[in-house]
Amino acid sequence: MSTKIKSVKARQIFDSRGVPTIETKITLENGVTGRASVPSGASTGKYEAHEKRDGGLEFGGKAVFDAVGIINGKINSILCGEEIYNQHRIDYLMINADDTENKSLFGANAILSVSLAAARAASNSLSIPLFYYLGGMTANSLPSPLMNILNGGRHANNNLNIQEFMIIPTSAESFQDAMRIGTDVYRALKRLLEEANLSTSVGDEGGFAPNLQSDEEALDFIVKAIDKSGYKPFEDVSIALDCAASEWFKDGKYTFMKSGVSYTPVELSQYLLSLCNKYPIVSIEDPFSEEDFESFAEFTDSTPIQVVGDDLFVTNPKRLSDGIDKGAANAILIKPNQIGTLTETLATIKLAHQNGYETVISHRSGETDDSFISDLSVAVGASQIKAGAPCRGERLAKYNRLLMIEQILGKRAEFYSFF
Ligand code: 2PG
Ligand code: MG
Repeated sequence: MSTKIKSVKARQIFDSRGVPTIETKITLENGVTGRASVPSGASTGKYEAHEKRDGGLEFGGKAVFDAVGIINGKINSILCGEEIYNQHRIDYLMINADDTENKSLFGANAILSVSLAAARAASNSLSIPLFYYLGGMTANSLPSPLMNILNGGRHANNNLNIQEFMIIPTSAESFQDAMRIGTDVYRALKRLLEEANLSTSVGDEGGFAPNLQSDEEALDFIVKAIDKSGYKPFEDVSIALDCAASEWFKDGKYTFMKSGVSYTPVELSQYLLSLCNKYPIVSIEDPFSEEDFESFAEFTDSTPIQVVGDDLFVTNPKRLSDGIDKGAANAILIKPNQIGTLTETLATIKLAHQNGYETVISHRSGETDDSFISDLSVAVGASQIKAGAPCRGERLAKYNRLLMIEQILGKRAEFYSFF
């Protein structure tokens, strides 16, 4: 039976913040279907592809009925009859029909939901796992998880300036082992916060969101939680931060959003380096703003740690190329919805790997239960994935899918240890 596209249908669903988003289902002429839904960010980069929202009063202006209408109308008619195994052609038919620099006509949320649903339909049609369809026989490495166990910045209503305090189970030998270590530390942190009479309610990505004296106190709590659970800081469990510093940047200065303290780029760099000396920090994402390639490059040059560009690169090959030329970082965060198609996401990952950049495949703060990024991380051989704390269904969907992939791979499974 034919594996051509018979229909593309979308509907409005809701993400983990109760905000509308899109789910798309593609049906093939052979009756096989593929579904995907798309996430949404809070600390979005200025150079991300356009997320189409209806505006107006209903749903806080965030409805996606126009984007759903575009999928059910224009995109459906463009793609009907197309061969499902030609992902590149499917994606470029949409890119060319949209014909804008940032996908503002159709919306990157509309285009991406179709792009991902197409890959799912293709893998379902072959009756093979998605990671295998995307990555083939060589796809057998599980990424190290970066688990965001304390939430601050724009992701929590507390007084922490840094958006994400993540742990990396650095001594783990498999993904399952990494989950064991990560959840041990997460539970130990909860107990420590309870003992200190601090809130254990969670932020958008499942990490705790207590009010603390300072960002340093947050780091102290994490180190204590690592100790308490019987692990050695650094050796067994290290720390990664996402500063999301675009949120701090105004008029050439970095002003912490909660404490109000202001730094010049040089002072901010010194402050972050002092944190790296004091704590087992091995990775910092977006230490500077999306415009500040220069400070990024100086910082990368002055430290042996991993420096990750998120808002800086927005999964865009042109911005990544620029960053590679300037020596701006040594790793890139990969969020498919920042660029809007699977084909372009894969191109950016390839460019990163060819230039010795690590790739960290990432969720968004507003998520659904779709675990596409888990399969993607294995397919491309990404060394890391960041999918929040081991808490909240939409975060665990990603980690649990990786556990399943590890099981499917069996003896062939390998694990990317961070060190
Ligand atoms: C980030 C992400 C995901 P958001 O900054 O890396 O953690 O947050 O989706 O809000 O942009
Ligand atoms: Mg980020």
